[in-house]
Amino acid sequence: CSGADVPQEQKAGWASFIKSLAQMTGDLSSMTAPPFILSPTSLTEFPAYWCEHPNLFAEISEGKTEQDRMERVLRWFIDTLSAQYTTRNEKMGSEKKPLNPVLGELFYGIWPDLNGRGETRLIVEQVSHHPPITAYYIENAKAGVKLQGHSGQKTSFTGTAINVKQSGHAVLTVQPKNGQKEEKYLITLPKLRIEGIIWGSPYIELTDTNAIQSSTGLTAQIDYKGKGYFSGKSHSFKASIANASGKSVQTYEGQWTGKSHIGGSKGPIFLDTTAPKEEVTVRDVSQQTEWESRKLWVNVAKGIRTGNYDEAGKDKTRIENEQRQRRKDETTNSTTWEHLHFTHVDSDSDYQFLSALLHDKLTPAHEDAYVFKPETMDVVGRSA
Ligand code: HCR
Repeated sequence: CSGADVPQEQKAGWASFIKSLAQMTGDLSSMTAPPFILSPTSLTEFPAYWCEHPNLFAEISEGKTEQDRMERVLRWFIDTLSAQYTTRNEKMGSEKKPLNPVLGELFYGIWPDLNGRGETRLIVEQVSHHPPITAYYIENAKAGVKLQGHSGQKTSFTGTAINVKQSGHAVLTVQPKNGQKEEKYLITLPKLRIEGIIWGSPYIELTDTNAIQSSTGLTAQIDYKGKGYFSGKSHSFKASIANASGKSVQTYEGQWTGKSHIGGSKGPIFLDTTAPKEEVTVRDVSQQTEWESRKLWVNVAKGIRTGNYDEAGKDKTRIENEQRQRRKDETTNSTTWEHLHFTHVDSDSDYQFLSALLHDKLTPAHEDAYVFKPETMDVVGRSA
């Protein structure tokens, strides 16, 4: 292993981490990794990446026709990708290993109402620890747009790269401003490949394809390719919107980290993702409950940021021990952990209905869901 970007004193740790990747059985989140690759941010914060351009989210409902709204959904979706998959490289120099959320961990945020677009609210809850599953709900009530979804990951190692298959899906609900009937959009999640492992500077490339299926019958399919396929550029995509009979009505291509065009590569600009992002606004840690992510991990995050890995390690062990004790107590008392903001359903009716409209039928035909409890919108946290 070359490990050119690994600090000298952590080279042995990195080599043994890579060795243990080969024995991994699908869940990388709980594996111990050397300090240089740790991020001080919990995975419960990641759903905020769906909305770092809140205008694009709000403007979906302003579309005049079904196709116009589908195009706006596609634009917002492609725009989220650079935040979801390249933020750590931009801020920390390479992809990092996020903190592995505990069951019941919460993350709340808002994007304020600017220029009358309406306030956007975010509610995230870790609904499973083994395997890790994060449920989220994002709503701009004024704009009539809401997103509900959950996400998990299955990882495997090829010897040089980590392949990540995302489980879960998201459903976007839109109430068009022109009074047309409510629309739903099923969003499946792309696969990722984490490259650069051997050098110790991981980064993400998206692979294969994902789809957005509308209740109007329109489908968007997005195909991802890395360097040397569509355009010689990394982070490339081609997308197409097709009508209910499968006939393509519009195509798009470009980079999901930069500019993309309508029609061919010389067509009008579809999206420029380089516009400044609006980070989610989160209450100060001093006002958060013990279950809110930034308060829960405050000492671990501080230790990672300042290079005090002893402090980080000690507090991480304390949090993990508390969790183990909770699970033991539940077994002793024959109780189960109750989610605060979401209700688990075995078969998501939106998924079942919308996935049946897709031309490339989805497997499985059924998926579970974590349905947001609207009455908990204003409930902040839970007591320890
Ligand atoms: C794979 C990943 C955890 C999951 C992260 C997900 C898939 C979570 C849902 C978000 O919507 C999108 C998203 C973006 C992240 O890029 C992805 C993470 C990248 C790395 C991390 C691994 C568990 C850690 C790998 C450790 C490497 C860096 C050595």
